[in-house]
Amino acid sequence: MHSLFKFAFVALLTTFAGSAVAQTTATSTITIEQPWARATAAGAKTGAVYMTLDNKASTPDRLAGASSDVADKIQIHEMKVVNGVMQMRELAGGLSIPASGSVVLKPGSYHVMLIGLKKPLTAGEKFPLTLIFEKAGNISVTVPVQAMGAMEDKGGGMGEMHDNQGGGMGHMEMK
Ligand SMILES: [Cu+2]
Repeated sequence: MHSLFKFAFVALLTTFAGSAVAQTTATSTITIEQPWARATAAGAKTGAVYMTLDNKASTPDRLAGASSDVADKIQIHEMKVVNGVMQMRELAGGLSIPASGSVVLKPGSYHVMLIGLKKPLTAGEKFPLTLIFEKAGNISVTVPVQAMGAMEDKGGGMGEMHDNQGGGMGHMEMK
C-alpha cells in the first residue's frame, strides 16, 4: 500500500519533468546571446537591455514584448538619428527577426526599454528577464548589469534619453 503510493508519486514527478523539457525544446528556435543592461544612475526611472537574437527557424519570428520584476513596464524600442537628433520610439508591432537570421539590440539602436525601474541597475548585479516571441514563446534569460560608459557621463540634461551617445562610435569598447 505504502509503496504503491510512492510509485504513483514518482510517476507524477516524472510526467511533470517531461513536460518542462518539452517546453524548453519548443522554444529553441531562438537563441539569445550576450544579454546585458547598462547600469543606471541613482534615481533613474528607465533602463535598457541589449542582446543578439538569433533565429534558427526557416520562418521569421517577432519579439513581441518582455516582462521582468525590475520595472513596471517594458517596451521594445528603436533609437535612431532623425535630422541630427537622437530619437526613440516604441515598436508597437514588435521587432521582426528574419528567418535564419539575427537582430542585434545595442546602444543607439534597438533595445528592450525598462520603464519605471524599481531600483537602479547596479554594475555587477543580474536580473531575470522574460522575452515573449510570437512563435518561439517565452524565453527567460539572466541579464548582467555592466558599468555605464564613463565617457558619455556628461549630464547633457536629456534625462529621458537613456542612451544618448550623440554620434559617439565605439563607446562600449572593452579593454
Ligand atoms: Cu527606449
